Amino acid sequence: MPLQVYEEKYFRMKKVLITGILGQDGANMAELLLEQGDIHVYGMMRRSGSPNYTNIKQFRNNKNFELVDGDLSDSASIDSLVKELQPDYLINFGANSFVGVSWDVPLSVLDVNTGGVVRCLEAIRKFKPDCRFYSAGSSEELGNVDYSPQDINHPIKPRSPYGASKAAARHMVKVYRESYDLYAVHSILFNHEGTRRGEEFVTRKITKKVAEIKYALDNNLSFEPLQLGNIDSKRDWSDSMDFMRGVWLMMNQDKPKDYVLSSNETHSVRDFVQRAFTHADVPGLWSGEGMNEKFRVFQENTVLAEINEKFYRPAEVDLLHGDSTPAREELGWKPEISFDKLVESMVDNDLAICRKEKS
Ligand code: NAP
Ligand code: F7E
Repeated sequence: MPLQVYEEKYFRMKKVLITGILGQDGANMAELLLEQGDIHVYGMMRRSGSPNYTNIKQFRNNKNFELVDGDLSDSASIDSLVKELQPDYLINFGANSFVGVSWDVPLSVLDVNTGGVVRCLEAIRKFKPDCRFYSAGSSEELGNVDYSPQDINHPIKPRSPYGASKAAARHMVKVYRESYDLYAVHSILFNHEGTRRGEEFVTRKITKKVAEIKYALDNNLSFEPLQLGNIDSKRDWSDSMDFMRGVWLMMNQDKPKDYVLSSNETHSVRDFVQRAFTHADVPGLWSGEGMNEKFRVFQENTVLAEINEKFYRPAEVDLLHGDSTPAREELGWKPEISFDKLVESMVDNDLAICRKEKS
């Protein structure tokens, strides 16, 4: 038998369709799977005038990677991708994912984040019922929490249109799993970050500005301070790559089951700011109260960060602190990157980008 025919007969590469490929998690998941060598990744992006390919530049030309067009708000596009590609896995990372903006476009958030999940489930049900489906749930579904740390049984009490859209998606995944016997998982992901993080999220906003300020101070240039909303807000921050390993484990069990992924630690935005500036060798201190609180260079008057009302949300989730014990015990998953390492890698990455841009 010719080798090619033999390979096709006995060794078929797994096909994974990932939505949200240009975002943080989509790109990280693709990179992780492509490293395995036996997986063909289809990365779904929506057509736009000026797509940003930065997050996929490391593997865009990999022979096992292909970009495909599709939109989660358009069932025809999802149907035809599932029908034509016949994926073994559909990992849905596409979403309107910025909580802060979800009050401005609530119906679009619901359409993409909940409707998009139903469109994927429907396409799988109709055209590839053995395709395994992953839905990226969120700790934002938990909202004003009843207890800490929060586990998978915590009541669903969203505080934003985004949180509500993910909670609804969670119910739909359960309904489809039970009604049609699909391998469908909706896990609760606590915040996860990294060098591919969008610049509107608070961690990347901080590390990018820290890098700019560090460059300005080193070169005697003027700068505007970092402006933030609620710095008392606490989040359970992890590294996205750690979570992608956990997601892949969840997708490869005997039976589908929803898990929490989290670091099991919580830190305030205020703390993140302090650590990021300290790592860039610009140590500072918070002082003052309420809207007048400022982060100043240690023993100097120079303001590095201040509060701006405009970054407050109509309703805040004050505290998130996950409990991922079942994922650790049953999947054998555990995060490898600590909070300190996460902050350091994001600051180092933005310092390098800033130096390159200015040179
Ligand atoms: P992200 O960086 O914002 O990526 C989301 C991607 O979805 C973007 O590339 C975006 O495309 C795409 N998208 C938006 N609307 C779409 C549509 N109508 N059709 C197809 N694609 C669309 O988000 P992420 O941080 O990677 O998060 C991945 C998933 O995990 C999301 O579902 C998010 O809600 C969920 N999640 C994230 C976290 C976290 O901390 N990162 C925590 C819990 C859950 P464009 O590039 O064209 O805008
Ligand atoms: O805000 C506070 C803000 O926008 C974190 C998404 O990936 O994780 C993410 O949602 C906290 C909030 O993320 C600013 O009020 C203060 O309390 O980085 P964020 P998020 O809202 O937690 C969840 C789990 C997801 O599912 C989402 O997709 O920081 N904060 N000042 C600020 N936040 C922003 N963005 N900008 C500020 O200036």
